[in-house]
Amino acid sequence: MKNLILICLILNVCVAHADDGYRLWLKYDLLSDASKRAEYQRFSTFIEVRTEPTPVVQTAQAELKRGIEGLLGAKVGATAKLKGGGIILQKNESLPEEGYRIESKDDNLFISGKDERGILYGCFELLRLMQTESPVSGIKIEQAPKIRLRMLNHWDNPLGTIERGYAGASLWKWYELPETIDPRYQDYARANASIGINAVAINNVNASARFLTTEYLSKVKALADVFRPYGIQVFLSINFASPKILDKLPNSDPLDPDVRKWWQEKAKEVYRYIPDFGGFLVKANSEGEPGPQEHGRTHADGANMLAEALRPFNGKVIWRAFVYSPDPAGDRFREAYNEFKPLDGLFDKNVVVQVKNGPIDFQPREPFHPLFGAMPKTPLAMEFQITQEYLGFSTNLVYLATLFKECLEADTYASGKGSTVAKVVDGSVHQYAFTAIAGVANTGSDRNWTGHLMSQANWYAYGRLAWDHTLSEAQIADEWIKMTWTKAPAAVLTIKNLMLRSREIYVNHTTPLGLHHVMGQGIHFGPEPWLSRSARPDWTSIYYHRADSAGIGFNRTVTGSNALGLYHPEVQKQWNNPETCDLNYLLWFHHVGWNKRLSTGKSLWDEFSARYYQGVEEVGWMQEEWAKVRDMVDPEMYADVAGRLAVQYREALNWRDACVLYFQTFSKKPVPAPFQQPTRTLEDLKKIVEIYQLK
Ligand code: BDP
Repeated sequence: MKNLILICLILNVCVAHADDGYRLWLKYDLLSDASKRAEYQRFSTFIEVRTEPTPVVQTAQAELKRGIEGLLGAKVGATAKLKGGGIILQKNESLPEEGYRIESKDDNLFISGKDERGILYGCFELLRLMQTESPVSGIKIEQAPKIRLRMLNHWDNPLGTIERGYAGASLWKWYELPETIDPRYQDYARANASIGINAVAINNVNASARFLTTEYLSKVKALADVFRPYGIQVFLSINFASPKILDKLPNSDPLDPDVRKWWQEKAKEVYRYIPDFGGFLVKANSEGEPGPQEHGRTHADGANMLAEALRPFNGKVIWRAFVYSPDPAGDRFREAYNEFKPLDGLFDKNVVVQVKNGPIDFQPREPFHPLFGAMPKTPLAMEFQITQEYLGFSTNLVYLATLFKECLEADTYASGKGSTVAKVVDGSVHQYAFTAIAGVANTGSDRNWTGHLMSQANWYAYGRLAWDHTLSEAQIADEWIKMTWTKAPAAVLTIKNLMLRSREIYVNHTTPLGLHHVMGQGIHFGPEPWLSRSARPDWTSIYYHRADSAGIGFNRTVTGSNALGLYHPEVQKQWNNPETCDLNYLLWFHHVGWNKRLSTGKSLWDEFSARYYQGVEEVGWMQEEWAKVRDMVDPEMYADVAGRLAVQYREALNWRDACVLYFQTFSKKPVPAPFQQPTRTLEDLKKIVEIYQLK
């Protein structure tokens, strides 16, 4: 036995030194702490299944065996030859849906699930406890998800590209499917199941009608068959004009009986391929996508037509609220609210309206979307973006749990104090009959799945928060680091600290004090605050920052667009006075004079420009901190992150110089001491951005 452990330890060291990140947080390498191994060994001699061995239960059992054998370096038996010392998987109907209990009793460890998914999640929880070397003796814990549908939304296209994907090509190899099943599909499903994700929409919301053809449905079915044993349901994004595109119907009017019939037949066909199909995700009348409004109908008419087609199969319609009609005189902030609020109560029971976390578009910092708390009769799903479209692609280190939590914990005051966005989404504020949350995936064909190794944490954290939004960003980081990088306490602390500060650092070097939407038109990782012409005014930067010789920022108070008036009066109170408004949201709601003295004691210009300089220095700080863990983590993984931090430093300098130089043309003020005026000129920066955008 000792020899076996020794061999494993040696192997483990070898493996660890050739890590490319493929195994994510599910490494299952031998635990180096012998006392912990001994503690876990006491209940790990066998796994017995005392319930129907459905495919999901078999997945749970196989995963547990694989994990324990890796972590403890000892074989796990299949049945109970002995009375104690094993793990029993069983059902317990009294638990909440998808919930589980892990309890040590009579010398055995019982993992009880309300249903098969509950058992699966319980097994992953036990593995997580072991991976993080947490105490398990005498354990009794019970968990259940707070939100029913915990989804990933993939923005993957039929030809293998990914809209806003920065980690390679699509994972789905459409041209090989359905005959060839890449083993990676299963690894992907495992990772999702381990964090409680139970649904995926596999294609882009800017949807090709192709996904509803017989050819593609057979491919989608092949993926659904791989995901099913992991408790994962498949959804499809649909193109609203499909009846017209695919079958030449004269129109796609949701009130036209032929169109309705078409969708009903299509739904039947989809369910013939995938009997547990989840439903349709819809982007309609948004950014040029077709929708019911072209036929003089509302979003509710469109959604309800699809709901009718899916109802016989218990399918759901997830209708996105990301809409903003091009009104040059309006404020994009208000558009979704204006269109959806009047429709509250008009959607069918199996419709969920999916709302982005903020009112504009996944910016580094946004106030929460004013629709949360304003639709008591319509289940609202949260949509977060895990892929870092506006947060540095896959070259910048930004731990997003901080951003997710900030939004989830914001108070809508919808039914009194404490009506947080999280409680709206989990149904407790308005008693929604169904609840859902979605994250736009950051996965791709890169070996390490997410491009930046630290972005794996964002996939992980999204799943953990979708399961339980009360978990703290620090706790999630802690467990992820221990499973992914190291358990050495000093290194865990260093990495965690860096992660927890990373989002604020990114905000500082890109869009401080509530500045937003000043990124390049084509290069969302870089600055283009001077962008003044585009196909639509609300795609420019000047629309948002409104800088002039007097000051900067978008007046959304009652003297401006009054978008602030869409919030509950208590929320308005927090933001409507520029004297007391949280500096993080200042330029979201106010046009502020360059000389205005802020609560920090500095003038707006001095604070604003200093934050860019601080942001750059802080990226330097992240590089130094990272260097400290060099000898404590895998060298290949270390080097990859170090390289990307160096890129981030260069990009942060570009942001700083572009924004400081450009806004200086309005403020006409010097860079405050001790910082130095950039050595480059605004023309230099414009050139860099131009070159970035060359085709
Ligand atoms: C924007 C993205 C665009 C998406 C859109 C959406 O730039 O690619 O299609 O969001 O969410 O942020 O529909």
